[in-house]
Amino acid sequence: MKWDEFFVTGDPLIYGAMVSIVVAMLAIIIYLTYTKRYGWLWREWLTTVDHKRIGIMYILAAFLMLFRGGVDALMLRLQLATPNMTFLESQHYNEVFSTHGVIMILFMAMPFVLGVMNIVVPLQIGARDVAFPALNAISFWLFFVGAMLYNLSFVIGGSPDAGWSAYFPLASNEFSPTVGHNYYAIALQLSGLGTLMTGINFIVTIIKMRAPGMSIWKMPMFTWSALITCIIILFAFPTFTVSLAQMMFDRLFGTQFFSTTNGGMDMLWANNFWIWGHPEVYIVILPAFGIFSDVISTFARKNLYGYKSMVYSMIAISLLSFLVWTHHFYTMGHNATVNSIFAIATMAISVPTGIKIFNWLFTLRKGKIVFPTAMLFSLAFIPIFTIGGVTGVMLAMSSADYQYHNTMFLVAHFHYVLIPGTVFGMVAGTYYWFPKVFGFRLNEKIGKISFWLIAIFFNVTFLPLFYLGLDGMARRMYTYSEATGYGPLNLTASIGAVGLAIGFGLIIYNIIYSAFKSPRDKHADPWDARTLEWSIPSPAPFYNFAVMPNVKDVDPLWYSKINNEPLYEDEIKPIHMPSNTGKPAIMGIFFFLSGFCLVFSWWIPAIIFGIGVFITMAAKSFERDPGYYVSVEEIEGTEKVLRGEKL
Ligand code: HEM
Ligand SMILES: [Cu+2]
Repeated sequence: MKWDEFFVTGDPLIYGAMVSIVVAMLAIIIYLTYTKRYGWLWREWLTTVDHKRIGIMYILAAFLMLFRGGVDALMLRLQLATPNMTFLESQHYNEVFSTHGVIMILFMAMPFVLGVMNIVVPLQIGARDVAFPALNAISFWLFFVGAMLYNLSFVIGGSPDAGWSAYFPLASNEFSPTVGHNYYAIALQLSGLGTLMTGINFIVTIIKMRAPGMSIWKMPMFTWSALITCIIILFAFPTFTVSLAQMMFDRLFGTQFFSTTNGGMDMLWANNFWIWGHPEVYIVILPAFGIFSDVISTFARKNLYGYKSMVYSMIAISLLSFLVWTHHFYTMGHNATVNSIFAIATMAISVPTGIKIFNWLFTLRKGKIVFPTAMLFSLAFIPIFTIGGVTGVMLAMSSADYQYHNTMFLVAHFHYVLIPGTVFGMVAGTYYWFPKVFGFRLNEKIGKISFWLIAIFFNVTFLPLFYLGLDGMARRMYTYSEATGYGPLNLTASIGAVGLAIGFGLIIYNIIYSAFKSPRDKHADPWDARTLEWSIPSPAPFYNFAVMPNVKDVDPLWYSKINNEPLYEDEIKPIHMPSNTGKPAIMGIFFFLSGFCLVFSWWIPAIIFGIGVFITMAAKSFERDPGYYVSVEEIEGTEKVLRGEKL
């Protein structure tokens, strides 16, 4: 292998990226060395099995990837800003939209969702951890090394370039000869396995570990959304796992599953991809629906309107999400009957979604509404997402789709769904639950400024794309001529993207600013909220609940406040907790090294590191660690400190 096949060379942007990676790593090493924090990092974070800390790490990674995916987006928008732009050439443009799509969905939206789930679900159901804490850590590390491996493709070996959907034959060795799609197959495989295990873990957690009295119809809406999401994960991800393995075989071992020659079936990939890919978009949106439900009922000071219909709607959406995948290739040769059936199934999803929208509006009706940042993001979601939904119904009409297929109209549609859905939802969740995790609130003034920037510039960025699409501007087009007349609207969109970037940047600024400046308010319940997590001290102690609550209603804290009934009656007993373990992180490193060697077909080291994976796995299985007990005195002391009382 030649040097320049290994390191990507010859492009100033990539040299810039290399330099920034090296500088960032040096900065981290210098910081850790200077403050002597290596031991702390290992003991407190890298070996943790605490669901809250794992959640924080997921969300940190998600913000990091939002930045990476966002820089990609800015590069795309810069290239499209004016006609005949020469900032990126065609190959580079292909690589950037491919990594943008993959990173945003799999390495930004997914960890964000899993992170919030990790932090919130056990707290909402009155559990002390998830069902399998060490497995949870393994899931995180699999996700994390998958994300890092994928990002490495940028500077080592070359990025994937066949879009986030990696259609064959475009993603085959013939048309994509760099190792980019090897990275795709292996990195997505690793993080996907992590996701699948998280799905199983949370299904068991939610089914088995709810506090006494919390029947399934008394669960908070976010927990419901997490449960349904995990069930989708359980059914959707195995398809993807197998397809990615086949993709890897095609690319590394010369099998012909998806090739267009020798009996391979490129449409098999397209079908399998979307049998996973369509449910996947609900995996990232349903938890946001759950967040909006909790946030809106809290800040409207009312119980959620239509609780059961909210749940049934989510169940209907999850079932339908598996029945519509063919709407992604109406134009690839099915007959009219098939297209019509999938069109009707697709449009049917708008019914349960519409029910949810009306339920949120009815929850607001006659509410005593207050408007903190979390609520603003939740309210802005409603109209913006509705535009995304309505244009989705337009795309669902198969005959009309022959017109808009693969145009900017589609790009506008899915950003109108994903950004208010996932991103607004997760940002709302971050603002809402932040004080529970860290013991202080994010600054509301900066929050509101960033909210308005994002809400306004989101529309400046993506509204023009609907018109460009209807005018015929194709998706994934790296440049266009003056004569098309696409210039002005594209320039508008690009200006919007800069505004949007500033808005997102302010969220990060707010977190850093608030960490130093926000008053620490030990008040357990800063929002006057309704669900269990707000009844324990802020920040939540590592064992979450000193004693088990007695749940009688859907909003137990709310009813205990208005009826003046105590939630906690039992006395404190010693609590059993799982011990930290370094094996998940070590397993992750072996997975990473083995995956990296596979990308380059370095078989011997790949096998050696693969054996490393099995050895750590075996070591974990044979480990006899019964965990430990937290004593009553320690619990009492911790509770007093957290509630701001003197010992
Ligand atoms: C933050 C501002 C964002 C901007 C300015 C932006 C911009 C873009 C642009 C210009 C494209 C390529 C259009 C083309 O030539 O085909 C694109 C594609 C895409 N974006 Fe975004 N995007 C943003 C955020 C997001 C988010 C948050 C997600 C997902 C959660 C997302 C998911 C995607 C996907 C899946 C594609 C398709 C990639 C492909 O064609 O393979 N984007 N975006
Ligand atoms: Cu779909």
